[in-house]
Amino acid sequence: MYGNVSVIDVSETAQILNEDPVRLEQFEAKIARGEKIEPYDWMPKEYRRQLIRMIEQHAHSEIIGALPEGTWITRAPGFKRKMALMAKVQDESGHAQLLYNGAETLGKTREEMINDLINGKSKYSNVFNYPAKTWADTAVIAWLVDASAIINQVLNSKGSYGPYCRALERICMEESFHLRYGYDNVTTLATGTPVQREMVQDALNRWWKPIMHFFGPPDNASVHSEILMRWKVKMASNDDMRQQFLNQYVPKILELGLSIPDPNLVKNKEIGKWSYSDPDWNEFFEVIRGNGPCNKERLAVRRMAEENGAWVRKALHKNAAYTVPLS
Ligand code: BYC
Repeated sequence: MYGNVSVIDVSETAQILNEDPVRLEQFEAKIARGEKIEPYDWMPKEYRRQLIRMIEQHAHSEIIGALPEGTWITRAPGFKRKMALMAKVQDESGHAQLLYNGAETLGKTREEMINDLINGKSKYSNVFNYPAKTWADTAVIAWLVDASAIINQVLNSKGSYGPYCRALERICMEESFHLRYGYDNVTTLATGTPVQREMVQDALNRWWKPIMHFFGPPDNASVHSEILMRWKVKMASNDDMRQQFLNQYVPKILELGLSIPDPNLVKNKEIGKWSYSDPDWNEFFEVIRGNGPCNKERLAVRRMAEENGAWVRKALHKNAAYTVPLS
């Protein structure tokens, strides 16, 4: 189903999407052969719209995502951890840069994207609307949020849109460092004093639900998955990515002596799937609608950054007008 419309074969899809069936068939055949779609290639309007939505949301998530951890730079325990956190936050901003460039290749300008973010029109990842209350929160974010992001990004880097895939490949390399950094911080706390152990357990208890939400609503409530998977923008469903996360990280969390705040989390060995408590999908939808604990604060910071940086952009544009072409 796509929305409430079933997209079964090419001619039916072409009719629904108001596209030329021959071009659509060629486009889909190219994707089926594993070739990349590049910005100058023909693509259905819906493919372009969906990619802009997803890449833009991803880019916003990177700059907003830098904020919860960023608030801990001045309070990081020790010089080395401060340096590492600064580098991580800087990397996240660089990821946003790569992704905004990717979305721009599809025809939406950076200015339009930033305006849609600060006016609350565009979404960004649910997780970043929760506060990082203690240093242990930054450790859990860097380990488990980055781990979740890597699962999503490694899969989607094998997708169909060239510029997005190439950006994801580069991002994943840097995220692997973040993951190691986060794991090191969690391990230090989990093997430290009783107070440190309690602090990291408390952070995990608070972040578990947002992390379960991170992969998106359950498959039967996902609006965009079918068309995105058909066009290989999304390479796994939301539930499959969540299962992959549980498979890889539940054993590692338990190995550290930490507990997971879900009494119903259990793996059915026969089918190889985890079952878990309903992670309160109402809360997820409220958060992505703008009503999470930190949504207003996060957008206010971005708005302030936009206003404070206006003079720089103005100066750059003014100088660009004086630039003489080289040939
Ligand atoms: N948060 O049909 P569905 C990072 C929305 S940053 C908010 O399943 P789709 C990091 C969805 O947009 C990496 N909204 O959607 C940075 C749709 O609403 P609209 C972040 C969500 O697109 C700094 C509706 O729910 N990664 O790692 O098929 C520091 C229906 O959902 C979320 C990305 O952004 C969510 N979690 O699948 C540390 C990955 N989930 O647009 C770390 C890129 C769903 O119809 N995005 N919604 O109004 C994706 O891969 C896909 O968009 C998703 C959702 C898998 C998230």
